[in-house]
Amino acid sequence: MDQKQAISLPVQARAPASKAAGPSSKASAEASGRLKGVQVVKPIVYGNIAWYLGSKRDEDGHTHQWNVYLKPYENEDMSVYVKRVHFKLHESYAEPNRVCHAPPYGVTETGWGEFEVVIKIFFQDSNERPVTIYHFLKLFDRERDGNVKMGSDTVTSESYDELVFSDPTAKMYRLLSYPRLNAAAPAHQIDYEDKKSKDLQQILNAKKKVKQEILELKARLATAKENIGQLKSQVLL
Ligand code: SLL
Repeated sequence: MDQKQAISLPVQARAPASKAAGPSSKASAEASGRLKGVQVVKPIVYGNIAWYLGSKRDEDGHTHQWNVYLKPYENEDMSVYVKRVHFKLHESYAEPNRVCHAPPYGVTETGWGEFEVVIKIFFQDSNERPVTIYHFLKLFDRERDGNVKMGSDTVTSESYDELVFSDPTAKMYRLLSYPRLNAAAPAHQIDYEDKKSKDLQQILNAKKKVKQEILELKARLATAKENIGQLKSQVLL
């Protein structure tokens, strides 16, 4: 499975958008402990980077070192609202369950094979359901035909996604509303802003093409109808 530069969702570098609850929803919100109608979006990035060790290690057959990670898309301290992150590795690892209680959330390991890493995010408010994401750990670059490209280059596979909190609890909302850090935004393997505009352009081009094809088909249909009309009148003569 080649997930090179896999983007799981349309890229939308939205600021943590929040819709305020109207006055009428306030009473019910207080009753349930949740802010009805409020939605907060947290953009995230996850993936892995892998390095070839240069040769197959004699003692364990490992060929690569890799780091699998989860980080915020923007410059924020995720630990304000994230309690811990579980990374579940392939069961060939002696201890497949790794837990990170603080950023940077990630695991660095060595190995020989690719597999799916299960990343489970737990939130500071345990009323908020944990979110599970799946990342296919990529060690090898592949040729177009699917064959592994041999080389010592680093390989990366990264995805953008969004954590969407709907009707959060008051506590969670407070934690999600913390101001962003002044520090620079974290570095990403992909220029998502650039990707966003390129994807958008591609969509617009596709739309234009479809519109043109519809016009052409309509014209063909009109001609066909005309021909039918003419043939019919000839038959009737
Ligand atoms: C494969 N289906 O065959 C995959 C499994 C598992 C990778 C890959 C373990 C390292 C160790 C390791 O790299 N497992 O603990 O020795 O490609």
